[in-house]
Amino acid sequence: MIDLHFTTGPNARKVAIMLEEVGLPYRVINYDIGKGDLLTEDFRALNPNGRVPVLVDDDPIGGGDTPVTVWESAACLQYLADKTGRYLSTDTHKRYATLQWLAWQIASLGPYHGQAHHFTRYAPEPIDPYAAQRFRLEAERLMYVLDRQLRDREFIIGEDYTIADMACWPWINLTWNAQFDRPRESFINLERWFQQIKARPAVGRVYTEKLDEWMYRADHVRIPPERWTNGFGDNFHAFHRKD
Ligand SMILES: N[C@@H](CCC(=O)N[C@@H](CS)C(=O)NCC(=O)O)C(=O)O
Repeated sequence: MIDLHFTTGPNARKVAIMLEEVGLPYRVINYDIGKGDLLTEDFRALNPNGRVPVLVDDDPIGGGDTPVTVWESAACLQYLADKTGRYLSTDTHKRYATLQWLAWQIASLGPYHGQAHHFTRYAPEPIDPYAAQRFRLEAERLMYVLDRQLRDREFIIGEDYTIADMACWPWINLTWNAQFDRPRESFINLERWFQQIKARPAVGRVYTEKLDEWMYRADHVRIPPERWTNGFGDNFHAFHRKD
């Protein structure tokens, strides 16, 4: 059995999508970030970076009795691809095309969209207009990069659906309507790809209608102080500073 340490954000959903696609049995352990669920020594022992997802597999690749723990969503995706032999080709060209777009998602798409999302949805007033614009424009630029890549490809690397698609899709899903001046129609190829993946049964099982409604909201959210402190504020930083 695989344990998936999870929260409703895009990073843990990538791994849930892969688990659904390959049909491996798994158990979801849900954390409420605002309640401070991640700010515990038990969780820090699982992931020194204190974030989800984390995957624990008691039937590790290569065998043995010691469960393997993997954190960082890209590493989790690659682990599951290695375990199942699916969605990451052994062909050199396809493999490294997949891994480079996976790295691009982790290094660029996720962080910039995350910050753009933070400034649009959560940042307390007064919001620094330069910072908000900087993150929004870079997030938008990355959408154009992906749109151009999909111009003559069905999926990100070509005809194969891979863990790179699974990594990017939840971020596009989160930010489609949220913080861009450009209308969705500006990204025709991205929209076609987005709808195609959205229609996959595995993705449908990870995203319920109720969560989609929440995801597509574009308005500013005032996070109550007792949740802010655990997610972004004093409790969060105090926990990560202490030994
Ligand atoms: N690069 C990491 C990012 C993980 C991440 O930021 N996860 C968010 C949820 S989507 C989280 O755990 N936030 C909790 C926190 O920052 O305390 C990955 O891809 O796994």
